[in-house]
Amino acid sequence: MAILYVSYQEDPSRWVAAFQKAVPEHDIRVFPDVGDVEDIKYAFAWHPPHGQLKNLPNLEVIFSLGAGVDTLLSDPDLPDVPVVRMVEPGLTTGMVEYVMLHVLRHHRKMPAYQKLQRRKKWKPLPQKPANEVTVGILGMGVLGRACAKALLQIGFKVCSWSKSHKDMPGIESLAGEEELKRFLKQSEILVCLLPLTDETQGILNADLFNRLPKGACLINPARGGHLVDDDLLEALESGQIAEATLDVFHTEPLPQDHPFWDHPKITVTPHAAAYTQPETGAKAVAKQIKAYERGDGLQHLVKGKY
Ligand code: OXD
Repeated sequence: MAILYVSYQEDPSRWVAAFQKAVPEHDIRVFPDVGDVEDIKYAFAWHPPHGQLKNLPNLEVIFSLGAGVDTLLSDPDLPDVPVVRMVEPGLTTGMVEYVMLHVLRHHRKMPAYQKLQRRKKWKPLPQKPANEVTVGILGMGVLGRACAKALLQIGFKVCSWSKSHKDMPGIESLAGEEELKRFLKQSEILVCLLPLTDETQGILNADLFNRLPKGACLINPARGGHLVDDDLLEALESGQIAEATLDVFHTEPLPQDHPFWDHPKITVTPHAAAYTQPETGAKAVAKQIKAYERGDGLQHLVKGKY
């Protein structure tokens, strides 16, 4: 049986080599060179063209190449098989690095110092220690938990909001609509790591911004669909939000005429917060395939009952 790699965004050669090493018993095919469609038992996909996976009659599991699965689940013809999100150490480390970098950048006032430098101004700014600053993390999946742990280690106060309460030492875990208000009230730096679902679409909106402490910062490496762009622009204008770092957008690449590009209070990165690493990513998928074939089930499932 074979694994089909479907992604137009990366050079497949490192992935093919990594899979050949991790699961030598499976043939690796690269879309669109599928060969005999009957051979494909697993798909490993990132932004697959809608309607393509349904042409694989023996497909049993779809593995997402990325942490998010929204681009898979939005396929109206997605085959009714389990879908597994990517969890692997390379991706997690990348997200921790990104979140730490931007939390610290906002906390240590780097955008303000960069402006001062351009004006050749020597002006030390007031600075609170990390243990007087609360970072709020929306979404406590694998990535949220790893970021929370790293932020705690360097001394920030961390609170989290997720679907259900999480038991993590040192973190105030809040859940549900009522507790969202309490969570927002204390989040001076807000990091969104939620999955994009019908419930979380547009969650980063004016109402939410108005519940944050005045002058809060926003970091969104989750999905563009979480954010109401115009509401952010207004919140930046009023000072309710001081600065934002955005890695993801409604349309990617971000259109040339989008106001985020040259907004003085917005940092734009090109959906580059964290990458799945071929070696560790293929190993993670191989481990899942082996467990599945032994009958031990799949982890990190988003859809399906296996
Ligand atoms: C994602 C990823 O899901 O980069 O966006 O993994």
